[in-house]
Amino acid sequence: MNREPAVREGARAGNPLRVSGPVLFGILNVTPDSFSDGGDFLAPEAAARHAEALLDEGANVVDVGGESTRPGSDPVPEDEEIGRVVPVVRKILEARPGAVVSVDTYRAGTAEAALEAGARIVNDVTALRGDPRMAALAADAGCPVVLMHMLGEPKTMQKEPRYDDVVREVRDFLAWRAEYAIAAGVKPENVILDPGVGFGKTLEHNLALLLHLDAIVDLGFPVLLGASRKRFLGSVTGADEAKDRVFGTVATTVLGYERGANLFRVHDVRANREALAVAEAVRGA
Ligand code: HH2
Repeated sequence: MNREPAVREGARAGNPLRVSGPVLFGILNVTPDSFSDGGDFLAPEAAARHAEALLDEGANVVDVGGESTRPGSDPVPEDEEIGRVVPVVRKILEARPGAVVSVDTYRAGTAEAALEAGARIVNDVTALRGDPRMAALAADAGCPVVLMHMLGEPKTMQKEPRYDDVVREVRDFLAWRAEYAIAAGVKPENVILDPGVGFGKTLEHNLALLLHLDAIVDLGFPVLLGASRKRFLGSVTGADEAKDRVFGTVATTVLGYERGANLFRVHDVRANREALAVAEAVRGA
């Protein structure tokens, strides 16, 4: 399956996400320690080959990250993150000039370098709180920005996360960050919200957010779901290995789509693309 025409259509229209139907971000972690694919794509050539495979399977976007944010992970210095991400962005665009690349970072320096290399979306897991320069950079770049909810920080976020009402608190946080981004000059049509599955959340919190995802969709911005291969799926299905959590991931994609999410950040593009094709066909029947 080749989705290139939809991507080119989006590129011509200016907004890289203006494609019809649900949008898949294929995950490309250029890290030694990511929870499910750490070390697999450290060499730029291997990373670019994987990006091409993600695009051929139906990804609309390749989301490139140079620092793991898995629970317990440590930050890497900015120059190291840039050194991992930028050569990969360049290699992907050499191989596929029409591809839409997103950079998964909360550092303005990394985002800036990746945008200069041709990335067109910023995916910030701190929702513009991690670096005081990020909001202005995103506003100036005029690019879509993903604002994600996280309680605490990766090193400690899974140590007894607590909420009075997780859905209300995540929704209020995202509304606040959207307002902040827009006040800093990000165009409202460039704001994408993400409940941050697994970021400072227990199994019950993750399930409640999926059940009530429509409360976040109701804020009026596109919603991205990033549940792919995450640990809570293993808690439900018993799949201990991250790579064995594809079927659980697909369930979250279809449930999320039904509740109004339109963007999905996934490792296993073909499985999620086919599930979404069926969900779309049913919706259109
Ligand atoms: N999850 C991860 C990383 N970035 N970005 C968004 N917007 N939403 C997410 O849910 C999200 C994200 C963590 O997953 P992964 O990249 O697979 O692993 P790691 O952080 O270990 O590299």
